[in-house]
This record gives sequence, structure tokens and C-alpha cells, in this order.
Amino acid sequence: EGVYNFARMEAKWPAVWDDLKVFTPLDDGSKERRYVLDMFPYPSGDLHMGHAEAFAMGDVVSRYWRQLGYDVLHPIGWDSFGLPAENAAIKRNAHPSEWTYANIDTQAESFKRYAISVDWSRRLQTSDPEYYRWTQWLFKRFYERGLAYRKDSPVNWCPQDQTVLANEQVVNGTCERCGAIVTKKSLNQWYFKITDYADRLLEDMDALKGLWPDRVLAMQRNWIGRSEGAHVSFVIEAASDEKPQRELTVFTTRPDTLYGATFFVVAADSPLALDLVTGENAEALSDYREQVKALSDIERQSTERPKTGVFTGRFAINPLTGEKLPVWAADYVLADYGTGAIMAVPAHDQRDLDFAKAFGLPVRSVVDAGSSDPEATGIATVGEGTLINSGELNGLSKSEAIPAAIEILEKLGTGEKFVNFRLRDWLLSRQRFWGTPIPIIHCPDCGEVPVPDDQLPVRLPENLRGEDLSPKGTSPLAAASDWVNVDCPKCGGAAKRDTDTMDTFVDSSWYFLRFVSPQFTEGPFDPEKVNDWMPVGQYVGGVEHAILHLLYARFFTKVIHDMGMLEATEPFSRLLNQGQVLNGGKAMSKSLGNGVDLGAQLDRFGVDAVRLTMVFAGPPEDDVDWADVSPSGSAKFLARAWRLGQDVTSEPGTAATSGDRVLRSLTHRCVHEAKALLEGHKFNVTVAKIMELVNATRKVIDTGAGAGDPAVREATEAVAVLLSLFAPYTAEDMWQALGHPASVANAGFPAVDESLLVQASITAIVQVAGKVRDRLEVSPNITEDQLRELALGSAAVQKVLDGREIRTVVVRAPKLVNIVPA
Ligand code: ANZ
Ligand code: ZN
Repeated sequence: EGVYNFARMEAKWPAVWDDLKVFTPLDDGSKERRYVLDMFPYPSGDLHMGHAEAFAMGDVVSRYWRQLGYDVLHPIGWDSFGLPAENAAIKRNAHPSEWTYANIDTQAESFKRYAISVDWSRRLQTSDPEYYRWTQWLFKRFYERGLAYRKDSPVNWCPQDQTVLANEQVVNGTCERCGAIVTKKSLNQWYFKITDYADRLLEDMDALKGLWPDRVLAMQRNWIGRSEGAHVSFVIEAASDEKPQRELTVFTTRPDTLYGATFFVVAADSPLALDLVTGENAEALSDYREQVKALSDIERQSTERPKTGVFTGRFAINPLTGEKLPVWAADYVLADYGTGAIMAVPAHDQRDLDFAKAFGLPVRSVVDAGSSDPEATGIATVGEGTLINSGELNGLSKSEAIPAAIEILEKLGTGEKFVNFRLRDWLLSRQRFWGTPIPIIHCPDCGEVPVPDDQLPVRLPENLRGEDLSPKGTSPLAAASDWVNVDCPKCGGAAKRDTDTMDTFVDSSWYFLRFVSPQFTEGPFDPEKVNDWMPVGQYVGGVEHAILHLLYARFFTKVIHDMGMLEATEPFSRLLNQGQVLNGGKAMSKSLGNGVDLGAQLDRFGVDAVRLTMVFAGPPEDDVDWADVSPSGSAKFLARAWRLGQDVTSEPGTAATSGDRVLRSLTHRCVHEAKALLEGHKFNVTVAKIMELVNATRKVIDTGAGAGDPAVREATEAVAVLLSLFAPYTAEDMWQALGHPASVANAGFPAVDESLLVQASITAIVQVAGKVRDRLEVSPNITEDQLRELALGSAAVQKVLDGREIRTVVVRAPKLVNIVPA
């Protein structure tokens, strides 16, 4: 055992940790509990460098909290439903579970080698029937509360994957995974009514300020998109030929500009447009709608594209002025935002101005912003200003006129204050196989009938494989007739199962709750346990989940709270987004050929060196460029630290009081500072401090009081405990060499002796005319006057000055004195 040999350590310790159940929380209330969670992995192949980074960071927090004496829950599981498994199954004529569970086993082995401090007994997989049973159970509770419903709606459709896509899976109008151009299709789909929670999802973010990264909060806020304004109703003039007069409501953030409305626009693709259009304009509209179908929302709203539209033949009557406004159908108004219809105020809205110019519609300024005429310049005036051409609103400022206009509308009964959200309901249906089946049965007589709780889980059929799963425009489940055809639970008649499966984001919206009692059979989680652990104290994961996963998990938490099952209203108290691992400044990719294989790195440098390198590379939020780091440097450092443990000769338990005072002070300062640094997630700086302590300890052994000095033991023990957060194998081996039983993971964070935090002395540099002439050992608390006097009295200084007069003395206590001769 005389040399540092990571392979030997990696072969030895996992079994010991397993035996001692070092990472299984006591869960008995004897210690304060804390919950650390890494975003659970998707089982695509083996672990990669990105996993290695993320899990190294989460493990630092977990191990740190354990050293502080908390009962730590740090679990792991797999987000194991999803499309890649299905595609792999089609390719290999297999069942998706085969690929999925094989990958999970591979990853689990790698995680064990990587020594993340998780409680393996809590491992879960979202594709396990014992798990998705409760996903279905929760879906039913949402359904009962009116929070899961079906509606017909145009959905993004990928013609290649033959599946519906969520908005966020459409990137610049193409399918996120296959790149095909996404089209629209009308389908009857399941939705979660997340919009009911928009206000709370927004307000509750105030409490996360400073605890979640600012940019994540900003992205969520923007996604929810709260807009204050008004609903205003316009009477639509009846066309002489048909249809009675009716009203249409618009959402506007600028009710103050109502006098400036010169036309009216409905979303061309909305049913509204079809409904409004008069006979002679119907064909033009129908042609136009075909064009619009091919466009993404982003393209439709782009300011670069020339404005297009079709006149509907109708007029809307301005409720304040009685003026008749032509109603147009255009693509720049979206069907699913606000009411799908707008009053257009070209003088003060750029999109409306562009449209007005394209179709020769009038422009009327109603807010005088002192700048030039929008019609002439082509630039809408959007800022503050004074109302003009606006009847009773004249003379008011924009911010006064908004509430004044609302008041007038409310009195007239044609409008009211309204808060609109950008957030849409969550489309959760997927026409795919490898997901949680929706526990609903469709009966010709009874309609939607939920599968009774005692018949859950609705299991996926096991006989479908390979080609059976390939996309056909409906869910592959529809082809499993023995599975689909069932008796209605209500009337017993012939009925059919719903053949859609759930978006995998549903699975990951509550997994953190399942971890508190993963074997619980009476519900999704043990109600006795859940409040002991929730909320998660530290959540760690990639910023790619800044919006959806986190928003959905927050939504589920709030609904489950409202069901009376959970005290917490937010799932994650603190969030850390680790950076990416790059190579040569670029994300690793097959096409660039710059991939780095994690397994090869572990074989070459050892787990600890790779982990330490990840952490030491920079702040956890920053990207790690693998081309810039030195795992071999980390390995050398670890060997140095490890050797200290081998060299210490004093007995365990030796009091340190008689040891080297300078080393003792450094040890205690290191521990003290490490604590503050770790709290602030400055893991890389913590490592630098440990390196400093290792070097100082080595110096005392080699050229100072020697390996038997009690201060050397004290320092080495501190190194072992601190290092256990980053390099668990090395630390465990050191701890053993120091004569302690396993495991260093529970050794406890070293106590700090406050009296040792003051440095015994510090070296002050004395310069004459900028050249260093002497070094003085002084108290760190020395005053400027005392230091000046000492410096001027120095024999070396006197000699250099050689009787010359002094012009100035610059003193920076306690570190520097510069004497400038005349
Ligand atoms: C009249 C007006 C005058 C407007 C003005 C703006 C400036 P945010 O802030 O994003 O909520 N709007 C409403 N529904 C729309 C839809 N479905 N598609 C496209 N645009 C829509 O934006 C609200 C404003 O966006 C609304 O206020 C409306 O135009 C437009 F000087 O009404 B406004
Ligand atoms: Zn029935």
C-alpha cells in the first residue's frame, strides 16, 4: 500500500460503503434532515462527461451537509420513458424496455464507480409500473379537480416522427429531434390546466430570489408572461346578408389608445376568422389560411416579414367613438394569445403601423410624445406622452389615461381590467408507446370514464415490439386490440382505452416526492414522510431545464399542496445550474469529433482526479473546457495529499495544542473559510485552500517539526475530511491510514478554534525606491505608525539609505512599506 493507487482504492471502498450504509439516511428524526437532488438522468447509453460534472457538484453539497451532521437524503433514479428507447426498439426489433433497462444498469454501475453518495435503496425508474401507477393516480386526481381535460386544437405535428410536438420541441419551425418542417394538425388532446396556477407560479418566485439563479427566474417570469391591460368589447356590424350582430372582445395593454384604433384584426387561422368572413371574401381567406398553416409563431410575429392579411368584409364599432373599423384577418395576430383578436392602433404599435402602411389604412396619433409623426417616419411612438384626439382622455399622461379609459369602459359596460398570461395550458398527450398510459376509458354511452384506482396501473402491453411501434399517425397502442378493447368500468359495455401516453415531463414533475418513500404502496408517497423531507434543499441540474421541467414541477407541487397532501408550495428551495463540459471551447459532438469518453478518463486518471478536475476548473456555474484542465495535475495533488496520511506518526486522538502554531492557525483558517466558501458554492476556491494546506503540512513534515508533530495530524485530518467532498476514495484511504474506522464521510466537519483564526504573524515587505530591501515578521494587527517606525529602524533600510533624506513613506499595514528617498 505504499504508493497512491486509485485502482486499488476504487476496488476496495464501494463494498465498505455499501455494508455500512453510509449514504442511507437514518430518517428517524434524530438529526435534522436535508434533501439534495440532482436532476435524474435519462438512460441514453453510458454516463458522459456532462453527468460527471453535474453529479460531482451535487455530491459536494450532499457530502458537505453530511459532514455538518445533517441526515441527508440524496437519491437517484431514471427518467426512463421517452422517444429514444422507442426508436431504438424499432431499429432492433425489440421492446423499448430492453434498451432502457440495459442502459440503466450500465449507468448505475458507472455511478457506483463514480462514488456518488446516494442511497441506492431508493432507486426508481419512471417506467416501472410501481412508479407510473402513481403518475396515473395523480393524473386522475388532477382530472377530478378539472385540471386535466381534453380539447380539439391545432397542434404542432411532425410528419417525420408522426407525432404531436409541444411548442418547445419546435425549433425555428422544425422538429427538435429530426429537423423535419413542423405542420399543424387538429387533434383531440389532453391538457393540464396550468394556466389556473399562472398567478401563483409567478408570485411565489419572489421567495426564490437569491436562491435560484436570476436568469432562471427571469426565463420563468417571461414564459408565464403576465400582461396587465383590459378586455374591450366591440360590436361587429351584422352583414346585410346573414348572421345577427355580435360582440368580439380584444385584449389590449393600451386601452388609453382606443381613440387611435383605426382597424381591427382577427387571427387568420382562428375559427373566428371563418365565422366573420363575408361571402365575397371567403375564398381569399381560405387561400390565405393555407399559407399561414406552414408558418411558425416566430415567423408570424417577425418584424422582418412584410405584413400580409385579408379583409373579412366586416366592421367593428369602436365603443367610445362609434367609428366603424374594418375587420381584417392576418397572421401577425395569434389565435391562442389573448382573445385572438386585436384593436389595431398603428400610431402606437409598430406591427399595426407596418400593417396599416401595407394596406393603406389610416394612422391617427392619440399620444403626443413630442416626436415626429409615425405615419411619416414609419416608426410607432410607444413611450410616455400626453393624450390628444381622445375626448375625455385629452391632457392625461399615458399612465393616467390607462386606468381612466378602463373606468370609462367599465361604466359603459363594454370593457374591464384584465390580466393576460402568455402561459398556455400544458399539452400532455403523446401519440407514442413508451410513456405512461392515460388511465381513461372511452365509452360510447358514458363518455370519459377514469380507470378505477384499484385497477391501476394501466400497464403497457408487453407484446408490442419493433415495427409495431413505428409511428402511424395514431398511437401505436391503438394497434394492440387486446389491450384497447375493455369493458366500461361504469356500464360494463364495450369501450376503448385512451391510446395516448403522457409527456415524459409528467413523470419528472413529481419524482422528487416519490424518493421520500419509493416503496410506498398506499399512495404516490408516504404522507408521514413527505413533510419531513420536502422541500428539496438543493436541486442541481442543467440550465436547459430552466423553464419547462421546473415550471411543471412547481405546478405539480402546488396542486398536490392544494390536495392537502403536502405542506410545501415550492419543490426546490435552492437551485444550482452547473455549466457544460466543452472540449476545445465547443460542446462535445459527434460531428466535431471532439467527444471525450468518461470511462477512458476514469481509467486513466482515476475517479477522484476526474471529479476534482471538474470541481476545480472554475465556479460550478461556469463551463469546463476539458482541453484547458489537467486531470494529471489533480492526480498528482491527490497523491501528495494521500502521502500525508501515510506519513503521520502521532497516534489518533493526540491533542494538537502543543503543535506548530503557524500550521495550526492555517488549518483552522482553512476549515473556517472552507465553510463559508462551500455555503456560497465556491467549490473551486475551497479546493485551492485545501491545496495550500497540503503544501504547508508537507513543509512542516519535511523541514519543520516533523511527521510526529500533533499539528501535522490535525492538518492531515482536516485535509481528509475536506477532501472527502471532492475525492471520496483518496479521503477514505487517508482516514484509514490515520487510524480511524470508515467512513470519513461521517467524520464530521472539523471544529474551528476561533483563537487560532488570527494569524500569528505576517510578512511585511519593506521597499526603498521600489526595491525590496527587507522582510519583517509583524502582527497582522500592526498599526501604520508602528509599521513605519519598524521599517525605518530596519538595519537593511538604514544601510541602503546611507544618510539620505526621505521624501515620503507609503505604508500599507500590515503588508507593505515603500520608502522614497529625496
Ligand atoms: C392595442 C394596442 C395599442 C396594443 C398600442 C399595443 C400598443 P403583450 O404585452 O405581449 O401582452 N395583442 C393582443 N393579442 C394579440 C394576439 N393574439 N396576437 C398578436 N398581438 C396581440 O401584448 C399585448 C398587446 O399585443 C395588445 O395590446 C395587443 O395590441 C397585442 F399602442 O392593443 B395592443
Ligand atoms: Zn359506459
